[in-house]
Amino acid sequence: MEEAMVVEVEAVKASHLPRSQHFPRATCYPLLRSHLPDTRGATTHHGVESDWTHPRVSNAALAMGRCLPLLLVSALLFGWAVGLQVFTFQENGVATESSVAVYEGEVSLSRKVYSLTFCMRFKIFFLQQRGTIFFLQETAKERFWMLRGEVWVDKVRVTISHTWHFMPLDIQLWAFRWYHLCFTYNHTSFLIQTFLDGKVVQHAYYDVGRPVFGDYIGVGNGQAITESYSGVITQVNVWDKVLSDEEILSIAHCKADPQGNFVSWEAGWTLYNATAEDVPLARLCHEEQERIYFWFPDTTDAEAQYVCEALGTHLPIVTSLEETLYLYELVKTMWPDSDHCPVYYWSSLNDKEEEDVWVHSYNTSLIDTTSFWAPNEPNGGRYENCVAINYFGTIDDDCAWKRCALCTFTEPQRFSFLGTCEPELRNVYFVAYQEEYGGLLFKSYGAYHIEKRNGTWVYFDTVKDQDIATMEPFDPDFPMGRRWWRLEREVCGQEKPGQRLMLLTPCLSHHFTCDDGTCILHHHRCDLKYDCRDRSDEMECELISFPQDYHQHLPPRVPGEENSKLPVTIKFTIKSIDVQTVKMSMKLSYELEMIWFDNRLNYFNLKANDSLNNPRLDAMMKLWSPLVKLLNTDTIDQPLLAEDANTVVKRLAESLGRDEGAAAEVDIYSGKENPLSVSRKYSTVYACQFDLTLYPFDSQHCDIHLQIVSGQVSFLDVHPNSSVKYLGSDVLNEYQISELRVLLEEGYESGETRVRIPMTRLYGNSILTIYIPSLILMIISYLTLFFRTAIFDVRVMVALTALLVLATLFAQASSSLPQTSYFKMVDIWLLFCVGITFLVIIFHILIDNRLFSHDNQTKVQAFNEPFRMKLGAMKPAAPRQGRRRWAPLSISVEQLELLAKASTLLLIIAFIVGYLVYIMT
Ligand SMILES: [Ca+2]
Ligand SMILES: [Ca+2]
Ligand SMILES: [Ca+2]
Repeated sequence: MEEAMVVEVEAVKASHLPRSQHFPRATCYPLLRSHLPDTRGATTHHGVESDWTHPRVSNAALAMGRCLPLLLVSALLFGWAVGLQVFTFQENGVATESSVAVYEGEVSLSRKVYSLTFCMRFKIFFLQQRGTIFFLQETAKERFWMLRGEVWVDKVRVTISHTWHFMPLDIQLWAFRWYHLCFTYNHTSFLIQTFLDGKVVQHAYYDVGRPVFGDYIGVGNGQAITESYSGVITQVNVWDKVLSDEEILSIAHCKADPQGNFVSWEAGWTLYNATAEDVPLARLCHEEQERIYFWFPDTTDAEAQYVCEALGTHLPIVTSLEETLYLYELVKTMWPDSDHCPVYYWSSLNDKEEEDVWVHSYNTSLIDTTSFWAPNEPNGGRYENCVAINYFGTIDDDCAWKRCALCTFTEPQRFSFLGTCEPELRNVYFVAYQEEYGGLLFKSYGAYHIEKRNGTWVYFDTVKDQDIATMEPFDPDFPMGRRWWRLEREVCGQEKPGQRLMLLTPCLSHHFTCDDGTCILHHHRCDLKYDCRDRSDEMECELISFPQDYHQHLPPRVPGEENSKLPVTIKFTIKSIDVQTVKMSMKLSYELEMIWFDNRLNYFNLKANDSLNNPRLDAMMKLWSPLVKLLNTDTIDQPLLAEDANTVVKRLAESLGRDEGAAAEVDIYSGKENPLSVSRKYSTVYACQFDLTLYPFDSQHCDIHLQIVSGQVSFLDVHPNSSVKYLGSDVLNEYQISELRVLLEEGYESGETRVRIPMTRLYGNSILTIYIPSLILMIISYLTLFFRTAIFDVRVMVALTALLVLATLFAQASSSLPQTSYFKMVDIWLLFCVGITFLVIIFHILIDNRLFSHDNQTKVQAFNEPFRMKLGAMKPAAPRQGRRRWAPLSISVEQLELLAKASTLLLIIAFIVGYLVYIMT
C-alpha cells in the first residue's frame, strides 16, 4: 500500500506543467480552481463530482493559487487546438473606459443594412450599470446608437438605428456561465426576436424605418465607464439578413460557426486593455466542469457542516484511498506556504442517532457500510460519532475536535444578499471567493463586497468606497445565513446607526433560507411543521402586513369613489334544521362565511392550500370585519371576528413580487386580488311566520333575515355570488326541505339579505292518525243507516259513539297545532265528519219517528204485540197524537230512509271531491 501511494504522488508531480508564459498577466482570476483533465471518470456524489483516479493537478494552477484565470487554464491545456478567439475584458471587475476591442474588418457608411441578424456569445464576470457587448456608430454625426447589444441580470436590450428594445428574460443570467444571444430584425414584418441559447425568448414588433450603418465598431465597451463590460466575449457576428431559427440553434449549440457578412468575428480586432485566447469551439458549449475548493482550518464538525452547507454544498465523502490521497496532495500544493490542513478533514457522515448506522448529516439518508475506512476504524463507539478523512481513509472521530473543513463546488455558486432593498439585481447577487487559505470573500455581480476586515465582516460599496454595514459578532464567524448588521449608512429607509437583519444565502428563488443558511423548498415555510434543522422556518410567520394608517373601524373603500360599496360575499353552510311548528320557530346550526377584499392590506407568502393561510389570533383581531345583524331572532348583533372564527386568506392571484426589504424570501400578495374569508359557527333560533290554512297539505318557508353593517352607515353590499348550502338530510320529521336560496331583492336595505328555507309538510302522519280514522268513523256512522230500521237503539248508539270518537280526534289534532283564528284544512275535514255523523243521527231520529207513527196507523202487530200489550196498558195513545203533528211530510219510512242514504252519500262524495280539488289547486 505504501508503494502504491508513493507512485501516485509521483504521478502528481510528473504531471506538473511548466508555469512559464502560460500566465502572462498578473491579474487575478477570482476563483481558486484546480483543473482536472478529461481522463477522469464520472462517478458523482450528490451533485459534486468526485472521481480522483488520475489526480494530475496543474502545478502552475495550484502554485498560482489565488490568481488563476479559468480561460487561461483552458488555453493552457488546449492551446494546441486551433480555436476561436475569445476576448476577456475587465477581469477583476474594475470598470474602465479603456477596455475595448475595435473592429479591423471592412466597414463603411455606404453599406446600409435593413433586415439583420446580430449574434454574440458571452460570459459575465461582473456587471456595470449596462454591460455593453457590442456597438456600431457613425462617428462624424455622433450617431452612437446604430446597433448595440447590452445585458443585465434579468434582461437584454437591442438597439437598432436609434430605437431600443428591452427584452426581459424569463431566466436570470449567472456570472461565469456561457450564454449565446442573438437578435433578429425583419424590416418587412417588423418582427424583432431575441434568442437565448438558440431559443426564442422574447419578440416584439416595431417599424424601425431606418437602415443600420456606421464606420466604427467596438466590443466590450459603450464609450462610458458605466457602459463597459466585464467578462468574456466571442463569436460576435452580424448578417444583413434574418437567419433561420435552425441556423441560430446550430450556432448556439456550437455545431456551426458561420461568419457574419456585415461584421465577421474572424475579420480581426485591435485590443485595448483586454486579453485574447484561443478556445476550441466545442469547449464553449461543453465546458469542463472545474472543481473549486474552499478550505477552512480549525473547525468542529458542526462548524464544518454549517460552512459548507451555507456555501451551497456539502462536506465530501470519499470512497477510495486515491481520493483521500488526492485531497491531501491538493491542499499541500494549493497552499504550499500556509500552515495547511493537517492530517484530518471532516466528512459528512455521522452515527449520532444509532451506533454504527452511518448517515449523511444533511439529509439523514443512509449510506452503505462499504465506505472506505482506515485500518482498525471505526473504533470510537459512542464516543466518536463523526467521520473525518485522513491519508489512510476515513475514521470515526470525536465531533468536538478541531479539524479542517473542505467544501467542493463544481461551479461558482450564486449568493443573494437579501434585505438590502437594492433595486439592481447585480447588487443583490454575489459570488464567493477564497483568495487566501481559510479566507472568504463575497463580490457582487455589481460593485459591492462582503469581506472580513480586521476581524469584522463588512458590507462594502467599492464604487463609493464606503462601508454600508458591519456584521454583529456571531459564532460561527461567517456572514452566510440570517445575521444582524450594524448600519453605516442608510439602508432600505433605515437610518444609521441601526441594526438590520440581512440574509446572505446560496439558495435559489424557489427556496427559503433557514437561519443557518441551509435551503428548504419555499412552500415548506410556515406550513406548520419543522423543515429547517434550526426550526427557523416556522418562526415569524406573519401573514398580514398592516399599513401605518390602518384603522380597524374603517371599512375598506376605494378612494375617490364616494358611493362605492364594498361587496361582501356571504356563504351559508347549514348543518342542521329543527322546525317547531307549534312555536313557529326554527333552530339552525350553521356556518356563516364572509368574503371580501381589503385593499389596504398586503399578504406574505400565501400558500395554494388556503387552510395554511391563517393569520395569528392577534393579527386577526386587528382586522376590520363586518358586523352581522340577525333581524328575526332574539340575538341581535353578532361580531364576525371572535376567537372561534376561522380566518383565512385565499390565494387567487399571483404574487406581486419579492419583498426587497425582508431578510428572507418573502413573496408579497395584494389585498386587492386575494380575499379575506372569515367563517364562524352559529346556532340560532329564528322566528317564522307559517300560514296553516292548508294544514296538513301546506308548504312553508322560513327565512334567515340578516344585515351586514359597518359602523353607523352601511357601506356594504351583498355580492350576488352569495350562496347557501344545506348539508343535512332533506327529510325532517314533519317537513321535506327543498332547494335553499339567497334572496337579494331590490327593496332591501343596503347589506340586507335573506336566506329562504322552503319546506313542504309531509302529510303521511296526518293521513294515518286523523284522516283514515275519521273517514272510517264517518263511514261507520253512515253505515248505521243500513241497519234494520227496527233497532233504533243500536243505530243511534253506534252513530253517537262515532261522534264521540270524532270529537276526541278533533281535540287531539287541534292541540298539536298552533292556535289560529282561522280554519285549517284539517279542521274543516273533522268538522265535516262530525257534521255528517250528526246528520246521520238526525236521520235516525226522523226515521224512527216516522216508523213509530206509521206503526200506529197500520197493522204490523205481530212483532210488537207483547210490547204493545204493556204499552196499551199504560194508555200510550195520547203522545202518538202529538208526534204526528211535527212530522207533516207524508212520505213513507222507505222513502225517508232512501233520502237519508242518498243525500248523505252525495254530501260525502261532493265534499271529498271539493276538498281534494281545493288541496290540489
Ligand atoms: Ca460512533
Ligand atoms: Ca476512531
Ligand atoms: Ca415548515
